[in-house]
Amino acid sequence: MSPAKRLRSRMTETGLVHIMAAHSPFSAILAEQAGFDGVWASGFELSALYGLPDMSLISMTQHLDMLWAIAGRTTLPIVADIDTGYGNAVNVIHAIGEYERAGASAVVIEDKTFPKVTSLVAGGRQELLRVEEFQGKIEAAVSTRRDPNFLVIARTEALIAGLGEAESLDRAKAYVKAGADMILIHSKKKDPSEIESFSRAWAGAVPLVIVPNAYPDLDAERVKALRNIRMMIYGNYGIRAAATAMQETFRRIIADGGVQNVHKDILPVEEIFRLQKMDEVKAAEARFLR
Ligand code: SPV
Ligand code: MG
Repeated sequence: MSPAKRLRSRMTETGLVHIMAAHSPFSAILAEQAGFDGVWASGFELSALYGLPDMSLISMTQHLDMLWAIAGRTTLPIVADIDTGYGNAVNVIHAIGEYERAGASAVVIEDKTFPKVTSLVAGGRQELLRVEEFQGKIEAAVSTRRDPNFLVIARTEALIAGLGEAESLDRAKAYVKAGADMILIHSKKKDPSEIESFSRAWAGAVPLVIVPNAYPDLDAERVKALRNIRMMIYGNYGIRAAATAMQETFRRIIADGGVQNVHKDILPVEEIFRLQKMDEVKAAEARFLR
Protein backbone atom coordinates (compact mmCIF):
# COMPACT_ATOMS: atom_id res chain seq x y z
CA MET A 1 0.00 0.00 0.00
CA SER A 2 1.39 3.43 -0.94
CA PRO A 3 2.07 5.85 1.94
CA ALA A 4 -0.65 8.12 0.50
CA LYS A 5 -3.18 5.29 0.67
CA ARG A 6 -2.03 4.48 4.22
CA LEU A 7 -2.58 8.09 5.24
CA ARG A 8 -6.11 8.05 3.86
CA SER A 9 -6.88 4.69 5.49
CA ARG A 10 -5.53 5.87 8.83
CA MET A 11 -7.80 8.93 8.68
CA THR A 12 -10.80 6.71 8.02
CA GLU A 13 -9.86 4.20 10.73
CA THR A 14 -8.97 6.60 13.54
CA GLY A 15 -10.97 9.69 12.55
CA LEU A 16 -7.98 11.95 13.28
CA VAL A 17 -4.34 11.72 12.24
CA HIS A 18 -1.45 13.38 14.07
CA ILE A 19 1.24 14.82 11.80
CA MET A 20 4.52 16.02 13.33
CA ALA A 21 6.70 18.73 11.81
CA ALA A 22 10.06 17.48 10.55
CA HIS A 23 12.93 19.61 9.29
CA SER A 24 15.35 16.75 8.67
CA PRO A 25 15.47 12.98 8.21
CA PHE A 26 16.61 12.70 11.83
CA SER A 27 13.56 14.54 13.17
CA ALA A 28 11.35 12.35 10.95
CA ILE A 29 12.94 9.22 12.50
CA LEU A 30 12.14 10.58 15.97
CA ALA A 31 8.56 11.38 14.92
CA GLU A 32 8.09 7.85 13.58
CA GLN A 33 9.45 6.27 16.75
CA ALA A 34 7.20 8.46 18.90
CA GLY A 35 4.14 7.09 17.08
CA PHE A 36 2.95 9.89 14.77
CA ASP A 37 0.86 9.03 11.72
CA GLY A 38 2.90 11.17 9.35
CA VAL A 39 5.38 14.02 9.07
CA TRP A 40 4.91 17.62 7.95
CA ALA A 41 7.70 18.86 5.69
CA SER A 42 7.31 22.31 7.18
CA GLY A 43 8.42 25.46 5.39
CA PHE A 44 8.71 27.28 8.70
CA GLU A 45 10.97 24.60 10.19
CA LEU A 46 13.24 24.33 7.17
CA SER A 47 13.54 28.13 6.97
CA ALA A 48 14.47 28.22 10.66
CA LEU A 49 16.97 25.39 10.12
CA TYR A 50 18.73 27.67 7.61
CA GLY A 51 18.51 30.54 10.12
CA LEU A 52 16.02 32.36 7.88
CA PRO A 53 12.47 33.67 8.35
CA ASP A 54 9.64 31.82 6.58
CA MET A 55 9.18 34.36 3.74
CA SER A 56 9.59 32.35 0.50
CA LEU A 57 13.38 32.60 0.87
CA ILE A 58 13.93 28.84 0.79
CA SER A 59 13.78 27.57 -2.79
CA MET A 60 11.67 24.69 -4.04
CA THR A 61 14.88 22.77 -4.71
CA GLN A 62 16.08 23.17 -1.12
CA HIS A 63 12.72 22.00 0.21
CA LEU A 64 12.50 19.11 -2.26
CA ASP A 65 16.04 17.94 -1.45
CA MET A 66 15.13 17.78 2.23
CA LEU A 67 11.85 16.01 1.51
CA TRP A 68 13.69 13.44 -0.62
CA ALA A 69 16.16 12.86 2.23
CA ILE A 70 13.31 12.53 4.74
CA ALA A 71 11.48 10.06 2.48
CA GLY A 72 14.62 7.90 2.46
CA ARG A 73 14.66 7.57 6.24
CA THR A 74 11.02 7.16 7.26
CA THR A 75 8.13 4.97 6.21
CA LEU A 76 5.65 7.60 7.41
CA PRO A 77 3.53 9.47 4.85
CA ILE A 78 4.87 12.98 4.21
CA VAL A 79 2.59 16.01 3.99
CA ALA A 80 4.53 18.66 2.04
CA ASP A 81 4.12 22.32 2.86
CA ILE A 82 4.55 23.90 -0.57
CA ASP A 83 3.56 27.40 0.58
CA THR A 84 1.99 29.24 -2.38
CA GLY A 85 3.07 26.61 -4.90
CA TYR A 86 6.16 28.61 -5.96
CA GLY A 87 4.31 30.84 -8.44
CA ASN A 88 1.22 30.45 -10.61
CA ALA A 89 -0.71 27.36 -11.74
CA VAL A 90 2.08 26.41 -14.15
CA ASN A 91 4.59 26.42 -11.28
CA VAL A 92 2.11 24.27 -9.33
CA ILE A 93 1.99 21.70 -12.14
CA HIS A 94 5.77 21.45 -12.02
CA ALA A 95 5.82 21.32 -8.20
CA ILE A 96 3.23 18.53 -7.91
CA GLY A 97 5.17 16.33 -10.33
CA GLU A 98 8.38 16.88 -8.40
CA TYR A 99 6.90 16.44 -4.92
CA GLU A 100 5.10 13.25 -5.86
CA ARG A 101 8.30 11.90 -7.41
CA ALA A 102 10.27 12.84 -4.28
CA GLY A 103 7.90 10.80 -2.08
CA ALA A 104 5.24 13.18 -0.75
CA SER A 105 1.79 11.74 0.00
CA ALA A 106 0.05 15.11 0.20
CA VAL A 107 0.65 18.79 -0.45
CA VAL A 108 -0.74 21.85 1.27
CA ILE A 109 -1.03 24.95 -0.95
CA GLU A 110 -1.97 28.28 0.63
CA ASP A 111 -3.97 31.10 -0.96
CA LYS A 112 -1.46 33.87 -0.33
CA THR A 113 0.48 35.83 -2.93
CA PHE A 114 4.13 35.00 -3.66
CA PRO A 115 6.40 35.86 -1.88
CA LYS A 116 4.48 34.98 1.27
CA VAL A 117 4.89 36.27 4.79
CA THR A 118 4.93 33.77 7.65
CA SER A 119 1.44 33.44 9.16
CA LEU A 120 1.87 33.85 12.90
CA VAL A 121 4.08 36.95 13.08
CA ALA A 122 2.41 39.99 14.67
CA GLY A 123 1.59 42.65 12.09
CA GLY A 124 2.54 40.37 9.16
CA ARG A 125 1.69 41.71 5.70
CA GLN A 126 -0.86 39.14 4.54
CA GLU A 127 -2.09 39.37 0.94
CA LEU A 128 -4.46 36.83 -0.54
CA LEU A 129 -4.79 35.71 -4.13
CA ARG A 130 -8.02 36.21 -6.10
CA VAL A 131 -10.28 33.20 -5.50
CA GLU A 132 -10.42 32.30 -9.23
CA GLU A 133 -6.66 32.33 -9.50
CA PHE A 134 -6.25 30.04 -6.49
CA GLN A 135 -8.96 27.73 -7.83
CA GLY A 136 -6.84 27.41 -10.97
CA LYS A 137 -3.86 26.37 -8.84
CA ILE A 138 -5.91 23.72 -7.03
CA GLU A 139 -7.32 22.40 -10.32
CA ALA A 140 -3.79 22.27 -11.73
CA ALA A 141 -2.60 20.27 -8.70
CA VAL A 142 -5.49 17.82 -8.86
CA SER A 143 -5.12 17.24 -12.58
CA THR A 144 -1.35 16.70 -12.27
CA ARG A 145 -1.20 14.10 -9.49
CA ARG A 146 -0.60 10.58 -10.68
CA ASP A 147 -1.62 8.63 -7.58
CA PRO A 148 -5.34 9.25 -6.96
CA ASN A 149 -4.64 8.81 -3.23
CA PHE A 150 -2.22 11.77 -3.22
CA LEU A 151 -4.01 14.48 -1.22
CA VAL A 152 -4.33 18.05 -2.44
CA ILE A 153 -5.05 20.18 0.62
CA ALA A 154 -6.12 23.80 0.07
CA ARG A 155 -5.15 26.18 2.86
CA THR A 156 -7.00 29.39 3.35
CA GLU A 157 -5.30 32.24 5.15
CA ALA A 158 -8.43 34.40 5.25
CA LEU A 159 -8.58 34.34 9.07
CA ILE A 160 -4.84 35.08 9.26
CA ALA A 161 -5.41 38.07 6.93
CA GLY A 162 -8.23 39.31 9.19
CA LEU A 163 -10.93 38.83 6.56
CA GLY A 164 -13.31 37.00 8.88
CA GLU A 165 -15.26 33.76 8.95
CA ALA A 166 -17.67 34.45 6.07
CA GLU A 167 -14.80 35.09 3.63
CA SER A 168 -12.97 32.00 4.94
CA LEU A 169 -16.03 29.83 4.40
CA ASP A 170 -16.64 31.24 0.90
CA ARG A 171 -13.04 30.64 -0.07
CA ALA A 172 -13.00 27.13 1.40
CA LYS A 173 -16.15 26.22 -0.54
CA ALA A 174 -14.67 27.62 -3.76
CA TYR A 175 -11.53 25.53 -3.26
CA VAL A 176 -13.59 22.37 -2.72
CA LYS A 177 -15.37 23.16 -6.02
CA ALA A 178 -11.94 23.29 -7.64
CA GLY A 179 -11.24 19.75 -6.39
CA ALA A 180 -9.44 20.13 -3.03
CA ASP A 181 -9.51 16.92 -0.97
CA MET A 182 -9.32 18.75 2.36
CA ILE A 183 -9.32 22.34 3.64
CA LEU A 184 -6.66 23.62 6.03
CA ILE A 185 -8.05 26.47 8.10
CA HIS A 186 -5.35 28.46 9.86
CA SER A 187 -5.69 30.96 12.71
CA LYS A 188 -3.23 32.96 14.75
CA LYS A 189 -5.64 33.72 17.57
CA LYS A 190 -4.28 32.62 20.95
CA ASP A 191 -7.47 30.69 21.73
CA PRO A 192 -9.26 28.22 19.46
CA SER A 193 -12.51 30.20 19.15
CA GLU A 194 -12.03 31.04 15.44
CA ILE A 195 -11.26 27.44 14.55
CA GLU A 196 -14.12 26.02 16.61
CA SER A 197 -16.55 28.51 15.10
CA PHE A 198 -15.34 27.79 11.54
CA SER A 199 -15.58 24.07 12.13
CA ARG A 200 -19.15 24.35 13.43
CA ALA A 201 -20.15 26.50 10.46
CA TRP A 202 -18.41 24.24 7.92
CA ALA A 203 -20.93 22.24 5.98
CA GLY A 204 -18.54 21.51 3.13
CA ALA A 205 -18.15 18.12 1.58
CA VAL A 206 -14.53 17.59 2.64
CA PRO A 207 -12.86 17.32 6.07
CA LEU A 208 -10.67 19.94 7.71
CA VAL A 209 -7.01 20.17 8.71
CA ILE A 210 -5.72 22.38 11.53
CA VAL A 211 -2.32 23.55 12.75
CA PRO A 212 -2.73 24.31 16.47
CA ASN A 213 0.46 26.37 16.80
CA ALA A 214 -1.13 29.55 18.16
CA TYR A 215 -3.94 27.91 20.16
CA PRO A 216 -2.36 24.90 21.92
CA ASP A 217 -5.40 24.26 24.14
CA LEU A 218 -7.32 22.62 21.30
CA ASP A 219 -6.31 19.03 21.99
CA ALA A 220 -7.37 15.86 20.21
CA GLU A 221 -10.36 15.27 22.47
CA ARG A 222 -11.81 18.71 21.73
CA VAL A 223 -10.97 18.33 18.06
CA LYS A 224 -12.83 15.03 17.84
CA ALA A 225 -15.89 16.65 19.41
CA LEU A 226 -15.97 19.09 16.48
CA ARG A 227 -16.44 16.06 14.18
CA ASN A 228 -15.09 17.37 10.86
CA ILE A 229 -11.36 17.83 11.56
CA ARG A 230 -9.39 14.78 10.38
CA MET A 231 -5.79 15.99 10.56
CA MET A 232 -3.79 17.87 13.18
CA ILE A 233 -0.40 19.20 12.09
CA TYR A 234 2.05 20.13 14.86
CA GLY A 235 3.62 22.82 12.70
CA ASN A 236 6.63 24.19 14.56
CA TYR A 237 7.05 21.84 17.51
CA GLY A 238 10.06 19.99 16.10
CA ILE A 239 12.27 23.04 15.68
CA ARG A 240 11.04 24.62 18.93
CA ALA A 241 11.79 21.44 20.87
CA ALA A 242 15.24 21.17 19.27
CA ALA A 243 15.98 24.86 19.90
CA THR A 244 14.90 24.55 23.54
CA ALA A 245 17.28 21.65 24.13
CA MET A 246 20.22 23.18 22.25
CA GLN A 247 19.84 26.65 23.74
CA GLU A 248 19.77 25.27 27.27
CA THR A 249 22.64 22.82 26.74
CA PHE A 250 24.89 25.32 24.93
CA ARG A 251 24.35 27.94 27.65
CA ARG A 252 25.21 25.45 30.38
CA ILE A 253 28.44 24.38 28.66
CA ILE A 254 29.61 28.00 28.51
CA ALA A 255 28.51 28.65 32.11
CA ASP A 256 30.13 25.44 33.42
CA GLY A 257 33.34 25.84 31.40
CA GLY A 258 32.98 22.33 29.98
CA VAL A 259 30.63 19.41 29.37
CA GLN A 260 31.15 17.74 32.74
CA ASN A 261 27.60 18.51 33.92
CA VAL A 262 25.46 18.44 30.79
CA HIS A 263 26.67 15.12 29.46
CA LYS A 264 24.44 13.14 31.82
CA ASP A 265 21.37 15.20 30.87
CA ILE A 266 21.54 14.61 27.11
CA LEU A 267 21.16 11.42 25.11
CA PRO A 268 24.21 9.14 25.20
CA VAL A 269 25.96 8.71 21.88
CA GLU A 270 24.85 5.05 21.89
CA GLU A 271 21.27 6.25 21.43
CA ILE A 272 22.34 8.24 18.37
CA PHE A 273 24.08 5.10 17.06
CA ARG A 274 20.79 3.24 17.51
CA LEU A 275 18.87 5.89 15.57
CA GLN A 276 21.54 5.79 12.85
CA LYS A 277 21.10 1.97 12.68
CA MET A 278 24.77 1.28 13.40
CA ASP A 279 23.82 -2.34 14.11
CA GLU A 280 22.95 -2.78 10.43
CA VAL A 281 26.30 -1.34 9.39
CA LYS A 282 28.11 -3.70 11.75
CA ALA A 283 26.18 -6.68 10.37
CA ALA A 284 27.05 -5.60 6.80
CA GLU A 285 30.72 -5.25 7.76
CA ALA A 286 30.77 -8.72 9.27
CA ARG A 287 29.13 -10.15 6.19
CA PHE A 288 30.76 -8.33 3.30
CA LEU A 289 34.11 -6.84 4.32
CA ARG A 290 36.76 -9.33 3.38
C1 SPV B 1 4.73 25.61 8.70
O1 SPV B 1 5.01 24.84 9.63
O2 SPV B 1 5.53 25.91 7.83
C2 SPV B 1 3.38 26.20 8.64
C3 SPV B 1 2.61 26.37 9.86
O3 SPV B 1 2.97 26.56 7.54
S1 SPV B 1 2.75 28.02 10.41
O4 SPV B 1 4.16 28.36 10.52
O5 SPV B 1 2.05 28.12 11.69
O6 SPV B 1 2.08 28.89 9.42
MG1 MG C 1 4.48 26.81 6.14
